[in-house]
Amino acid sequence: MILRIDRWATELPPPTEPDPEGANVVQELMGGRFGEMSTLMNYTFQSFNFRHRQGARPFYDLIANIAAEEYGHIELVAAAINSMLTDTATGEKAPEAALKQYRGDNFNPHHFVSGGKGALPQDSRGNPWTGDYVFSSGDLIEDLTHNFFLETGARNNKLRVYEMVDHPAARALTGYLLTRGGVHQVAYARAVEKLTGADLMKLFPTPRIETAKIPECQPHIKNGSHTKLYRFSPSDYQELAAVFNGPHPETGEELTVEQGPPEGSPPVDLPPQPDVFAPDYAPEEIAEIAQKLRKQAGLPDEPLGEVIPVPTSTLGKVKDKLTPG
Ligand code: MN3
Repeated sequence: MILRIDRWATELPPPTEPDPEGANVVQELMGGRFGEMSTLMNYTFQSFNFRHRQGARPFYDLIANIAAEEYGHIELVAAAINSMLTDTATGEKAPEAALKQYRGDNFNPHHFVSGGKGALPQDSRGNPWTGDYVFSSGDLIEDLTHNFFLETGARNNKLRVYEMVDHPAARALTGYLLTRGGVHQVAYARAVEKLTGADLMKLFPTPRIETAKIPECQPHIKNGSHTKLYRFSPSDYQELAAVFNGPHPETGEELTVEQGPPEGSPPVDLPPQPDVFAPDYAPEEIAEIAQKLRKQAGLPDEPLGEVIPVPTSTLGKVKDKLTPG
């Protein structure tokens, strides 16, 4: 089973200018072969299929626990894509040509026509993520070696997306995921080492660029995220620490297991996009219904969720001034 926490794994900047072409590139980190859906589903299936758990507990705990963190990573990629698809100045133009600007070779029509300016389980070419990307052989050494390779490919793709897309949400996303993917890379390398005696620490960093060279990784390195494995369970997966230990191969700092998920951040409350009817052509009508239901249920007048609000009207006005007429 899995518990859910309504927070993002890290802070992302509020939406600025939309960048649907960049969002299309970032889709690779969601539904590409080396994307977060792949890491999530590889570790999830390997943990489901794990035999002789009590006999191999530290390795089972490692895979099952990292799977849980990956859920937060697909959520964060989606958040970045949604943010990049958000136009803070829209609202008045539907149903007339409000979406016409999003036609062209570099856009994915699914982001607008079927996705309502939302992230999709697809790669950067619009191909759907597939279960063929899941490798769960039952052989522990084979699976762990594969996972090291998967994290290496994931890190490689993140670096290239970093280079291709300079939108602030994409940069914050890749900075965080590079740091965390680096930790998972070390975790699987350590696991292979402990089982076989092979010295995989000599492979770091791979690709051959240190995490510390990426400016957006710096805040995460400063708070120690690059050496920590978060234990994503109130009481389970305690045996992680038997595998995830020793010096970090790039910095020499001690690897540690931290109880509980990262502190993360409340999600940014991305504003309605009436041109795609998200969540409705007239979002204020849904808000009115929600308010009535809240009252009937005896809930407080103010919504209970914690979000970072985005003042849409203000942003819209600023943009209107910049583009008169
Ligand atoms: Mn990940």
